[in-house]
Amino acid sequence: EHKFWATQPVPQLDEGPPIDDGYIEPSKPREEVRQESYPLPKDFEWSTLDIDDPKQNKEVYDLLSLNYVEDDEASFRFQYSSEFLQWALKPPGYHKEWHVGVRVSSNKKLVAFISGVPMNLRVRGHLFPVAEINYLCVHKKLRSKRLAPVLIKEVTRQVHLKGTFQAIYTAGVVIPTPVSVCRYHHRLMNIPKLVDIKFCYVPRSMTLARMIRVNKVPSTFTTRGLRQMEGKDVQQVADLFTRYMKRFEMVPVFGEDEVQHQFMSGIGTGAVGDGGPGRRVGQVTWTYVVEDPDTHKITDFFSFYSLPSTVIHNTKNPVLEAAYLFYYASETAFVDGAEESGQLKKRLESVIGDALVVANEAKFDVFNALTLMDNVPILQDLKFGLGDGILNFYLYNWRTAPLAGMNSEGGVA
Ligand code: YNC
Ligand code: MG
Repeated sequence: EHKFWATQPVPQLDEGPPIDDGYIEPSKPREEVRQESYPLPKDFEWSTLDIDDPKQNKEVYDLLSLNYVEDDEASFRFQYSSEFLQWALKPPGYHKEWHVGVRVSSNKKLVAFISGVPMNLRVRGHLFPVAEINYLCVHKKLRSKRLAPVLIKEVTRQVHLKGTFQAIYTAGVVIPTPVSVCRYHHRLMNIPKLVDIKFCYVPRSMTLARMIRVNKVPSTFTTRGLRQMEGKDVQQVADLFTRYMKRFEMVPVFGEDEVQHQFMSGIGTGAVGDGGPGRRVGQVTWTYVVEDPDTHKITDFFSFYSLPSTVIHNTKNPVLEAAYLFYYASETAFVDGAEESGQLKKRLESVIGDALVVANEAKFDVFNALTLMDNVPILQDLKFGLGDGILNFYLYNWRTAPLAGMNSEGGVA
């Protein structure tokens, strides 16, 4: 069935839940890790990509924008920007060797890519370093030739060479074996455009005018004290984030440098000029904090990122501007009984509702969120609708029972 995945240290589809959490195969000393790169079919060669070099960054951008993930109907394809790739591939402590490309030997054309970035992950009671693997892509003309397993083995080798033996990754496809499954939800904002590009339809029971009215996003904030995050907030945001994430079973653990990187990309980097209303040029992430007017303490924050998609068959509207909910936190979670009384839900609706205001002002067409963290209870009141996309979460070389409640029925992870 899964010729490649059957050989890998991942839980197989037929095995039951484990008794104990832990690795599947032990770590190795560096000298026992394979020292030579895996062989490629003839006419191809390995190439480490330097994402800081505008020419190489553009090569990855071009490969992904023409060959990366599409929806099931092949109507939309992710269009990660150069700035996004720069941000995503270069967190603190990144390794250039984990940015693995394959080129055609004769003309050096980039035809495949896979990447890893380091982070610390907590899964239930265990904290360990992982590689977050992403952007696995093989040119459309080279599909179904078993190139993907070679890319995966080579990035695994590079990760092992740096002393890391676990990984996390997500995919729309089901392979052995998801640790959690999430569903995409969409908050429609720019209705006329979304209808034009067939992202959604006007239901038979509705008119376009009524659909626009129903989905109108407020133009003012409901949360008092909301403002853009600044450099001076990093310490408090890091502390609030760390405490809030204890609510969940599988979370990244960020130091202050990582909080700065994840939430402040392009802020305070001198990036100025006009990226259109509510945007800096090339802006990737938006992060807002709530500062208590009396104590000046940061009580909440939210963050979202920009990930446009190419609209495959539409020349009038060739790009879908999508915002994706990223991390958030609220001090309300630590108020006794706040969850049971609905006070936390109410607070998150106010805070994430304001994220919609910011995204709408910045001219995003749609705001996407997954069924994870504390999202599920607030999605309906914020007028998100269930999409058809699914995202499976995977761990490499780590066993743990499936994470409860990250599906559409569940509450929190
Ligand atoms: C996938 N997405 O099952 P079996 S997500 C993992 N993730 O193996 P071939 C995948 N494995 O079943 P193609 C996969 N998609 O026989 C397919 N596979 O055991 C498996 N699409 O290889 C598949 N990007 O080369 C099968 O297939 C084997 O030519 C078949 O290439 C696949 O980034 C692909 O969706 C996805 O570019 C490259 O279709 C290609 O079809 C493509 O014959 C569009 O491969 C873009 C796309 C995937 C986005 C992502 C996460 C990737 C995670 C990879 C696994 C990492 C493991 C951890 C490594 C570090 C460990 C440490 C320590
Ligand atoms: Mg292939």
